[in-house]
Amino acid sequence: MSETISGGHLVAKALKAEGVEVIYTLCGGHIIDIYDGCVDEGIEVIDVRHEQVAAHAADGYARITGKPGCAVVTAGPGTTDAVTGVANAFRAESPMLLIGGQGALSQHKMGSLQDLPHVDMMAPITKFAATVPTTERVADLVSMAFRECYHGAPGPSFLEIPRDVLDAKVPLDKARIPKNYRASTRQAGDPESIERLADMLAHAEKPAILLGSQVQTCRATDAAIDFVRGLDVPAYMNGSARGTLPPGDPMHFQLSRRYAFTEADLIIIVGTPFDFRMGYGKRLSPTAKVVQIDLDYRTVGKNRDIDLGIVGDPGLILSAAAQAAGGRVENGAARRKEWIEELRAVETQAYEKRLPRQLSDAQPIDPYRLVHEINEFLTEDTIYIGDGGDIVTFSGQVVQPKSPGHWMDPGPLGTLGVGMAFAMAAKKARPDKEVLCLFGDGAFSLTGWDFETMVRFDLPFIGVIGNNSSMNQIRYGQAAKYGEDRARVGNTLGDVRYGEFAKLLGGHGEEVRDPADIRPALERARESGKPSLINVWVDPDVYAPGTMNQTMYK
Ligand SMILES: Cc1ncc(C[n+]2csc(CCOP(=O)(O)OP(=O)(O)O)c2C)c(N)n1
Ligand SMILES: [Mg+2]
Repeated sequence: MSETISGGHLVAKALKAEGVEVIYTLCGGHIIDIYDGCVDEGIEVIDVRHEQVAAHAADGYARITGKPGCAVVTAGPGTTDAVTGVANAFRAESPMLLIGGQGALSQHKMGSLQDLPHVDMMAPITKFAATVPTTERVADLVSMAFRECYHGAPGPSFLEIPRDVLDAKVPLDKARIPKNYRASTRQAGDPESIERLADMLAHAEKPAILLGSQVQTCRATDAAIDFVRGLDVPAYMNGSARGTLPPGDPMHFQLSRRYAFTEADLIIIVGTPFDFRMGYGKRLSPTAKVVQIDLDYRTVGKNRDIDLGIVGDPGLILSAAAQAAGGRVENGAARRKEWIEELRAVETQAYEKRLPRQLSDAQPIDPYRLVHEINEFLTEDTIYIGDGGDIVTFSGQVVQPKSPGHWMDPGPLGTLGVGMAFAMAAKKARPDKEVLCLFGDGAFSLTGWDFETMVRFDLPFIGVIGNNSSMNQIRYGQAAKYGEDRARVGNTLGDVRYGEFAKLLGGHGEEVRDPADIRPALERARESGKPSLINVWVDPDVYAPGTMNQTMYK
């Protein structure tokens, strides 16, 4: 008799072929054969407390490793619980595969336990969503789903595997198990457009570049650094591209972005859309020449006209443009000294204006002081994660990661609850790194039980909660719109001592009310070698300027 193999074991073989080392999961009868396959293939199974966390962890794992992440969840509520994680990865352009269980094909539409139309539900938020029709094709479809993650800008795929398809055994020689099925999808960009960009650079006196998340997705740090340093182009960074240039680099700018984009004569937008974070492109000078470089042709020129669009890999395009401009007698760099000094002066002024707040001794603690202390505490090897509302908006202004790939935020879906999962993925993928996550108390509560998973899998990290006993970012908008006396509806949380919660679950925990205690508490968390929560009581009546300027309620 020929050797046979089950669907779950075929999944594991396909995951192994893709280089997946760990799956994030919450168990269910529909999917247990995948676990058994993972045991054979040496793939680690990390079981979490909520499927949202499993999906966010797969997203986070992809961001940190540059390989696709994988989450495995059961049919019905297991899959619906994971929807938020998939949706977040979709908006953040993060490659991951969610595998969901499904009732047996033999009971299709008969009302089996946990039966739902998963593929229909997932189709609008994935790049590929399908049902695996036969056991022989399990590994084939897994490889197909991974390949689809890399079409254009990356993103998530979804596969449901009916229970009888997963559990059945088929002759090994009848099952396709792809091993070499992927090609590089990097595109170099139209050479003519690259020449035009080089021309524009040569003529620009006041250029500025925004390095967006795709710079990190494409691991284009070196190309971006060569470009901005070689051509003297002031650089701003957003999302996961923060840290592409280290703080203190002559081309690293952060606080003068609005000024730069109003005064510049050439603005180069790399790997980030003209979405709400960019005022849909309206905040750029109407007289500046605007160049947009993106992996996705659909993003280029969306919401705002551009002077030049280049579709392709940001790293390849920036390298080619730097080379083309470098070959010219006059690349424009020498002319830009004054412009750089002008921006540096704006930057310094903004920093000095804010500094007293960052050093404030006020009690309750000024959130600026908390994020200042965190920024001072970060090392070159600390991965920083932000998960919250107002408190994370404060941190966006002050916290500067010291190395590329060391900043994680949900991305444009603005999903609260990513923090614990991202910490889990980051520490698993890079045990050599320190992981620090700043939570809002509201955000923490969504997925905080997975602190227990961090303890169970011995994944030490430094959790900091900016606790204002409120959903403050929303409260601000309510106060502005309905007045202070009606501002406390639906946004007030209890005064929870989250440090005690950490201890209850086997971690390290502390409460901090005096700003002078923040740094020593952070040090103790670092030294504890445990998952930790430092619960910092911040002033609930202080809001971030970013929150106050949001247009949602105006
Ligand atoms: C999953 C999810 N639910 C709701 C929201 C809307 N929301 C945005 S900010 C915010 C308040 C967050 O409170 P917290 O994490 O405590 O941060 P704070 O604003 O208080 O600093 C809420 C509820 C969201 N972005 N994501
Ligand atoms: Mg809060």
